[in-house]
Amino acid sequence: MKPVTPQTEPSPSTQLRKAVFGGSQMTDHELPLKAVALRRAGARFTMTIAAGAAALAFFQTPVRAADGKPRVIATTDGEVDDHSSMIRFLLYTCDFDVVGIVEVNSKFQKNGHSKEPWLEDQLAAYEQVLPNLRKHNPDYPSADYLRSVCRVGNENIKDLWVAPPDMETKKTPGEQLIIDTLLDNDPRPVHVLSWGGANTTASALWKLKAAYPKEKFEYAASRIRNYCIWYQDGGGGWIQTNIPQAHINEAYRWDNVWDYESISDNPRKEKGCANPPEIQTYMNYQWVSNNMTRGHGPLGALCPQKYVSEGDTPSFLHLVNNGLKAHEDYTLGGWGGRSAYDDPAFPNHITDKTLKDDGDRNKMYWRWIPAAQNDFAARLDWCVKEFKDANHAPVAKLTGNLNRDVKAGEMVKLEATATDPDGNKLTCKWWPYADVDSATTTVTIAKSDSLAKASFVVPNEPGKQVHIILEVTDHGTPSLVGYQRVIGNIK
Ligand SMILES: [Ca+2]
Ligand SMILES: [Ca+2]
Ligand SMILES: [Ca+2]
Repeated sequence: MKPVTPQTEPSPSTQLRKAVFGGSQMTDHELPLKAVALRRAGARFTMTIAAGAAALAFFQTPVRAADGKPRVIATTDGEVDDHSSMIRFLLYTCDFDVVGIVEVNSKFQKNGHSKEPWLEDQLAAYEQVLPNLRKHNPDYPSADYLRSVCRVGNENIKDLWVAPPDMETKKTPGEQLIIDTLLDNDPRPVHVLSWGGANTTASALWKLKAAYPKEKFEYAASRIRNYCIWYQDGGGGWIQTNIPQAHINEAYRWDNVWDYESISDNPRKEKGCANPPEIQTYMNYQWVSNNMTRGHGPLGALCPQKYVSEGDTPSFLHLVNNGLKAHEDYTLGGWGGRSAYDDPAFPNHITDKTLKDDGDRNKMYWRWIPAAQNDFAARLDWCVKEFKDANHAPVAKLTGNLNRDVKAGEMVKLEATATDPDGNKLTCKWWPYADVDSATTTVTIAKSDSLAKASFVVPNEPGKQVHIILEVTDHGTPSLVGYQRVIGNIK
C-alpha cells in the first residue's frame, strides 16, 4: 500500500501517466517533478466589505472557506464535451482536492482519447493562467501537481461489456490510482466521477475485493462516491450489483439540459431541448463567446464547442464550495441535480430517473443554472482580470445549527450573516426546498427576504424533515450566489 501523498506537497518523483509524445499508453514513466509547494497557508485573502442598504453584517471575510474540501478523481472518455467540462473542472480545482484524472473509454468513445494531447494542452493553458487565478484564490494547485495525478485507465474496446475478472486488460495505472486512494488513510470520502464508462472503477473495486483482507476491502468500498453520467459501459451496473457497499449515483436528468441539447438551435435539435429560453440564454453562442472563448485567456479559448454543452459537468457541481454542501449527500440536491434511493435491493444506489422538482423532471437543474453559469463566468474572468476588476461570491453563514430539531407547530426563526469579498450590495432569499424534504406540507417563510428576521411555522408532521435554502446574491458582475441549507427534523 502506498503512503498517503499530501495534497499540498507532490512527491518529488511521481509516476506519470503515459508517453504523451510517443511510446505505449500503458507504460509508466518515472519523471522528476518540481516539488512545488502550494501557497495555502497564510495567504488567505481578506477584505473589509461595505454592505449595501440591507441589514447585513460587516465582517473581515475570506474568499470562500476551504476547510474540508471534497476529494475527487475524474474519469473521462475524452469526448469533445468532456474537453469543455475539463476546462470548467480545472477552474474549480481550488474548491476540491484533485486526487486523480483518469482517461478511460465508453460505449460512445470506444477507444478513448488518451493518445491525443487534449488534456496536456489544457494543463499547459491552465499553467499560463494560474498566476492570475491565484490572485483570486491561492488554493489553485500547480499544473505539475495535476500532471502528477493523471493516469490512463482501461480503454480496451473488448472490455466495454466484460465484467471483472474476465477483462482482457488486467491492470492499468488508472485502476491502481483508484485502489491506492480508496485504501489510504485520509478520512474523507472519494468522489469518483464517471464522465465515460466505469469499467476502470469496477476493476479497481473487484481487485480490492479479491486481493485484500475483508476489512480493507470494506473500508475502501465504503468510501467511494461514484457519480455516473449514465452507465456508459458495463461497469456501473456491475458495481451496483456486485459491490453494494459502494455509493453509486446513476444520473440521467442532465440529458437535454447540460449536454448537446442544451440549446434549441443546435445541430442535434431533433433530440429536443428541454431548457426554457431564459435558461438557454446562459448556454448559447453569445454566452460562450462573451464569457469564455473571447478575451478570457488561453484556457477558455480552448473550448471546442460553440455553446455550453457539458453532459459530464453535473458530476462535479456538487463539489463546488458554494455553501450547499451537496457533496456530503447527493440526495440533498444542489447544482449537480439530485437523486434518491430507489430500490432496497441496492441500499447505496441512488438515481434521478423518476424524480421531479416542481412537477418537472428537469427543474432539479434549471433552478441552479443561472447561478452556476454566472459563477463559471467569474472564474473565467479570474483568468485575466485583477482582483478588484472581477467578482467573487458572497459567503453566507447561518446562525445556529444547519441540522436542528424543531417542534411541530413551533415558529422557527431563521437568521444568518453574509459577507462579500468585493463589498457588493447583497440581497437574500429563503425558500423551502419542498421537493427534497420529506414533509408533505410546503412551509411558508415570513420575511423571506430578510437575512435576520425570517421565520416559518413547523408543519405538524413529526418524524419528517423540512429543508430550507438561503440564497445570498451579490450585485456584482456577474451576479454571484452563496448558500446555506437548514434541515429541520420535526419532533
Ligand atoms: Ca464523456
Ligand atoms: Ca462579490
Ligand atoms: Ca416535501
